[in-house]
Amino acid sequence: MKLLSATPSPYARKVRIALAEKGLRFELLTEVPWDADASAPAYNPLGKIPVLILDDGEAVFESSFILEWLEAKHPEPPLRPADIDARLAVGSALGYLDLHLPDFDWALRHPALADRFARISERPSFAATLPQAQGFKDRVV
Ligand SMILES: N[C@@H](CCC(=O)N[C@@H](CS)C(=O)NCC(=O)O)C(=O)O
Repeated sequence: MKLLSATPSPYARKVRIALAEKGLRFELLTEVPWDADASAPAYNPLGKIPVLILDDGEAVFESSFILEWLEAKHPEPPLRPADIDARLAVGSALGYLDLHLPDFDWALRHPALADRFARISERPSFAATLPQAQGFKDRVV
């Protein structure tokens, strides 16, 4: 499998984390989706990354759908709680609160959850996918 990705992309990051946590081997192809020579449009009519390119050339795109696909095809280890209510506590939502609602301070209100979030953030899959700026090849007007 190959993953078309960009280093600052949160959408690509969640797929990279899922692939790493499931122990699946993949080749990481990094590009800027807005560059003229980006390959994403060849796989995804919307031209967006991430795109998971399967060994037979088929492509899976839309990060949420890629995660659904991975969960269905590679169920072990499961990355989502079976209980739909428990999914509300999954880490990326907490990161969103940190970024957009810092005064809410969810960590102070929910120390056990904060501890869990800190432990998850230390996992190699999270550390290896921290967003990084990427340059454009084409001139941006
Ligand atoms: N709904 C999409 C959003 C993906 C997305 O917006 N990716 C951005 C990079 S972070 C992109 O490829 N943008 C290029 C474009 O819009 O042309 C998903 O979840 O996969």
